[in-house]
Amino acid sequence: MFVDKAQIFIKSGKGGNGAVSFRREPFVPQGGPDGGNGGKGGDVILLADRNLRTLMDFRYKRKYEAQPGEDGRGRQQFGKDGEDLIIKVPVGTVVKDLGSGAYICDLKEDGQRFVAARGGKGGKGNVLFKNSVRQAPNFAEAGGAAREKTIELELKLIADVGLVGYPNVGKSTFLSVSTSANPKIANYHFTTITPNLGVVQLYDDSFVLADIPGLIEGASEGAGLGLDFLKHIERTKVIIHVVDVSGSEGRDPIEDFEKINAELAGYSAKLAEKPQIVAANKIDMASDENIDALRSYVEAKGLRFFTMCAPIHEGVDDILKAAYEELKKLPAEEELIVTYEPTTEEEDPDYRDIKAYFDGEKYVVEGKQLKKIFDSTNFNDAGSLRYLYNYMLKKGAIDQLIELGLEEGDIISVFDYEFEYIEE
Ligand SMILES: Nc1nc2c(ncn2[C@@H]2O[C@H](COP(=O)(O)OP(=O)(O)OP(=O)(O)O)[C@@H](O)[C@H]2O)c(=O)[nH]1
Ligand SMILES: [Mg+2]
Repeated sequence: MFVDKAQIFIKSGKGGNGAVSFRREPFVPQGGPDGGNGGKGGDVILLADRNLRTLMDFRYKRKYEAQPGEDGRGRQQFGKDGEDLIIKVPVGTVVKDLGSGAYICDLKEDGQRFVAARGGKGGKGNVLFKNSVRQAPNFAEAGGAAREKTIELELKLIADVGLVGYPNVGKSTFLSVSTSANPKIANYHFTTITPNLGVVQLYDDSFVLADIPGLIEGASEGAGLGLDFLKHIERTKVIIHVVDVSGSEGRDPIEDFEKINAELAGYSAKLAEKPQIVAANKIDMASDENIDALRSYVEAKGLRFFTMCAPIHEGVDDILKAAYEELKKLPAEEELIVTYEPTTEEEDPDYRDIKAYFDGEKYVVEGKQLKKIFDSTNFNDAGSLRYLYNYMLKKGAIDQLIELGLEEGDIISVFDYEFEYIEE
């Protein structure tokens, strides 16, 4: 399993403010209220898309913001809703909220959506605050706050097929001609030191191909970074064993083949039993005798044998098809299960709790629901402020402060707002 990770910052759109406005009609000094509602802020939505395979794009762009809602206007005109921001991620992306550390979503299916940050509600215009006693409300509701968080996207890639073989036999070349991956290719050993992944598109389907660093004799006892590399191979389902059939480095191809298999078996029986396809590479430099000898040897073991010249793509497609066939023969794998409990703020057990205390200097009131109301308060507006104050009164916070010694003229602090207490 190869893990691809990215951290991004997301922010939904703030809701538009409701408007305070009154009708103006000829010969009517003060018409009725006609301030429209603000628009809803845009959501930030994650969308699973099977055309994406990695989280690479998130290395270049890390900040994502949806549009705010428009403010309402007079004549009961509503503000436009902010546009949602849709972020496409590969199928299989697991989402973690870095604030709480909890997994919040597992995007398993193509087309699955997840609202990662909901846009703020549009504020109500003053027309909605009119009632039998309040004919001319001179206040409106502010739009709901934007929500922001940093999330971690994590994609666990299961490499279906692994390229295995001695160093310098052409594994990276094979990956580069069969996928869009761009591994380093050079004529020396251990050019590849960490696995590279690519996606093979075949028959309207796809599988992940891993180019695993070359193995050497003694790898299963830890020679080189052999154990690490073998561990990667163990996670693949099908092996393409690449052999330099030209013997260009002075080794015998049949011996190469045997030695690599001995290392696989030396590491684990499970590895030795994986379906294996043999790809004899560098046929442009190989003698027919060498090719035929390896072919007979491999086929006598009941394995499928192919020849190729990777740089010019010769023989590559047949090998990919054979690997695909082997994959399809395997039983379906178990699913990765992520359990998570979505918690909305209303389900939060202490959402409605309010806390009132004296911090040695001033009186403080705090609470989660209070914060929500606070965020939608229009501080330039007496009516809106009154609503906030009445909420604290109703919740008993003001009485608690009085018990603690609150007196006329003392400062009450609510989040980043301070006001003077006036006895009624
Ligand atoms: N003549 C010839 N050269 C090839 C062929 N395939 C690969 N090569 C060359 O062999 C060298 C090694 O190729 P790589 O693809 O880097 O080999 P690798 O197996 O990934 O090597 P490591 O990462 O070191 O394990 C490069 O110079 C390639 O151009 C082939 O079919 N014919
Ligand atoms: Mg390589």
